[in-house]
Amino acid sequence: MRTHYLTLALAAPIATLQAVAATSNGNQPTASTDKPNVILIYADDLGYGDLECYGAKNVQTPHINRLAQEGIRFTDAHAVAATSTPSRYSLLTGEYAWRKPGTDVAAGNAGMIISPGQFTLADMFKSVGYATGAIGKWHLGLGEKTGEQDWNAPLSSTPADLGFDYHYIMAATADRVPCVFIEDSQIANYDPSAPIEVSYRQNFPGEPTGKDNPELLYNLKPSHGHDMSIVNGISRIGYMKGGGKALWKDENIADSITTHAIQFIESHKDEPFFLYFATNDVHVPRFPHDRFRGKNPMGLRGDAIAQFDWSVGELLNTLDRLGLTENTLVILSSDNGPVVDDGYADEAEERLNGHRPSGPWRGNKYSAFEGGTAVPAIVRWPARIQPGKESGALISQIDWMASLGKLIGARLPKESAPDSWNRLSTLLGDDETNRPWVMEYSSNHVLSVRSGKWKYIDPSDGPAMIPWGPKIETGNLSTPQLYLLDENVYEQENVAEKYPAKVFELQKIARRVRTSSIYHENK
Ligand code: NG6
Ligand code: CA
Repeated sequence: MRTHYLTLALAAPIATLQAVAATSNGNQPTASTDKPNVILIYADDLGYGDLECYGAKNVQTPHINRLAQEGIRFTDAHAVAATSTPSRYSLLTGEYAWRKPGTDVAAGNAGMIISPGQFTLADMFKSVGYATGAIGKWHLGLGEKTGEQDWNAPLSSTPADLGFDYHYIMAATADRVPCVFIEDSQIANYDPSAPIEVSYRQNFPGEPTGKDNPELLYNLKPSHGHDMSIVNGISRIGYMKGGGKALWKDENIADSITTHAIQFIESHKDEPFFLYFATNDVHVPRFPHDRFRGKNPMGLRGDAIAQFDWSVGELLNTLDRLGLTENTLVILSSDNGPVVDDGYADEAEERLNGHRPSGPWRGNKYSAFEGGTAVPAIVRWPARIQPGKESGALISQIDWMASLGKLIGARLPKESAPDSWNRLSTLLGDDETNRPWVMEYSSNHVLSVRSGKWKYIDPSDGPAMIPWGPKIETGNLSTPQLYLLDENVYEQENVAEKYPAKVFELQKIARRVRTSSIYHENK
């Protein structure tokens, strides 16, 4: 770590000296800038335009505004994919999801998608002595084989096999069974009187479903799909039986994961820690706690944003209380772009009141258009980063593994994180250099390439609109699309015929990167 410290000191002597001075009177022996704590706050389906500090007017997000004021707010940041599982896979492994079969939106009984032999983001932190934790939404499968987990015994193949010392997670999403938390490879609050069975094929005899028993849906009804097992008066995707007192209550999910995150921070306050805090907000079913309700004109979707902001505030307050704020790097982002109606009758569409969840971008979650992957990204680290910055650099979450690896002086095994490049200086705001190109992966596997202000979308024969419910443009077109994004025009005029050389150049990148990683000297 010594060499790394020197590099950092040479790269930013003033900031480093300030950091040492700022922390030398504290009581934290670990408070030097070569081993900051790292908290990655990963929201679900939170759009570029959903936060006040990104222009939202209908909902207040004071805690996230604070985070942005004290750090850097990125305005051209991208998740790798337009849905959860492939984005999370890419973030946690540094490998593009399309290289690995089975990385589409995972069922709640999917086997673990990342193999225990892969070197993950958590392994990387662990390799240099960090305590590591994953709390919240997982959605990357558990157990060795799809559909064959015994949910009533310790599970094999869990985040514990991927470098996380501790986990408290939902297996998939809140709209997928099983509706229980898993802590250290076992169902939390396990209720032996109600053994759990899960199936994505057929219902269990005698169990009610949203389809057959709509009278039991006292909390939320589906708008499309989501009509299988009923838990807490809400029908889900998939069938489950049992659970008893281990079943979650949707209104308490934010409280529950936030409390566990605070406990994790408290128990590791004296050593460097890495916390992957993946919230359920603002994914469906949106059923936030009563105390967040009714304070914005957007109804449940707005309330879920407020609840997310509260969770962030609780973590920031914990850092303040423990004297850890100065030397904790907090990154806040989202796994994909926003969606309004995603399958429950929560009035999200009707009550937008002029709110634009994807901000200026075209398209939403699932899309090949920018709205599929353009996400908020805020980075705060008082010991090292000047407050109040804004960066327009084109960045991608694929690079966070190699960049953070550089920061903490970790050595990545040769074959690991093959697509992740070290772009630490941009992430810390030392420069505003665009990644030469950023890949985007839509829900129907279309690849797009951003390069500077250019956006290229591979041709695809898929439908122009999402076929199953939400009113979302997919971005599909049977011919190549090329857009020039400028201040006011986002993917409106397809200029592919006007600039064939540009189409060719970006198409070539898409073809190459689809089949193999491109080595980058910065790695
Ligand atoms: C879709 C679900 C949607 C959401 C999504 C995954 C239906 C009709 N729609 O299949 O509600 O769960 O999958 O979202 O079932 S993600 O953010 O986890 O990728
Ligand atoms: Ca998502």
